[in-house]
Amino acid sequence: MPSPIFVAGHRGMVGAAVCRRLSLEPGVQVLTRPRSELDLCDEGAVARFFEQEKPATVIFASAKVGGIHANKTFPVEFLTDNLRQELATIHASYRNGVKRFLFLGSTCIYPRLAKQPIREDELLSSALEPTNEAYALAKIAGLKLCQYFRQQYGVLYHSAMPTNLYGPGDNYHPDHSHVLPGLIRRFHEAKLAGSPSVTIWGTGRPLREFLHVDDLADAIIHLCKLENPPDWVNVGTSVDVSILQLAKQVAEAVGYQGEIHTDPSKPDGTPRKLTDTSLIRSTGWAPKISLHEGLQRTYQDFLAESQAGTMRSI
Ligand code: GFB
Repeated sequence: MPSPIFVAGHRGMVGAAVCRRLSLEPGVQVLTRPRSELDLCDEGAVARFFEQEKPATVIFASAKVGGIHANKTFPVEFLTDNLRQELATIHASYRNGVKRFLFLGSTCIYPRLAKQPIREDELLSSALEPTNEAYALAKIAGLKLCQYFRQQYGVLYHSAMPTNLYGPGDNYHPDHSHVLPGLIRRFHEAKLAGSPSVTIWGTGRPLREFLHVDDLADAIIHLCKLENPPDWVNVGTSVDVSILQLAKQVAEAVGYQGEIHTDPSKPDGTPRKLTDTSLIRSTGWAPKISLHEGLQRTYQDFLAESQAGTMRSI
């Protein structure tokens, strides 16, 4: 991995995990910029940053992200913010001689009714899930742009598509977060308040696969070391649970003993998105953190972050 390595989005959950993982790599120089100093949507500022700093590798972990409610409510921002960041960063990378670029997306790029488990070649085979279509379109554009640069100009720009992520530094906003952090917070607060029941959104029947962000960071570094990585590759555990099962596991990790109710008036989103991870496994990578272990760790991280006043809720 040629250094310096620019980690875009280093204060987000994924970028921070990538920086922690890179600190274990000998001799690697990591470049970061907070948003207050470099707005990745600002094409001119991004171009100047690349001209001055000349990173050799870019790990693109910056994105406007959110759970099902945020995605559904703010499609304009999810499409435009993500497209602008991607276009500015990928173009500046090419113009400034970046030879390796790792773009991060999400498995919501695959069709709503993709064949399960989802292989990489399901991309663009049918319609997207409407609740996250805007985000998925932006991520498909980024993935394809990297593929086209590689094909047309011979640079090693490639992508990783992780399943639903969780871990330290997650966003715990009650409405805008993803399901796992959302439920950790709701069950924790219900435990403190002695509430007899907790209501989860939707029917509880959708199936989701969860990957601890430290496993993703490890996969990213692994992919960045491959001589001939796939254009895009799924990163996950290939194990899924229903949202109701997840809620029960979160309640157990948090120590909440009340009842769990569902609210079918809230959207379920895609019924299932289980990844086929045989491609990344064939390159010698596998996840290490089970959902059970990851939940215990993440609840401890949540408690530490709330105590330190660093818990994100945006
Ligand atoms: O994690 P989540 O927001 O996003 O929701 P997606 C997953 C499932 O959990 C849905 C249910 O069926 C929700 O209805 N759910 C139950 C809840 N209770 C809650 C809750 O308190 N909060 C939340 N957020 N959900 C996202 C996409 O889809 O996945 C993004 O919108 C991204 O674009 C991300 O790809 C990984 O898994 O449905």
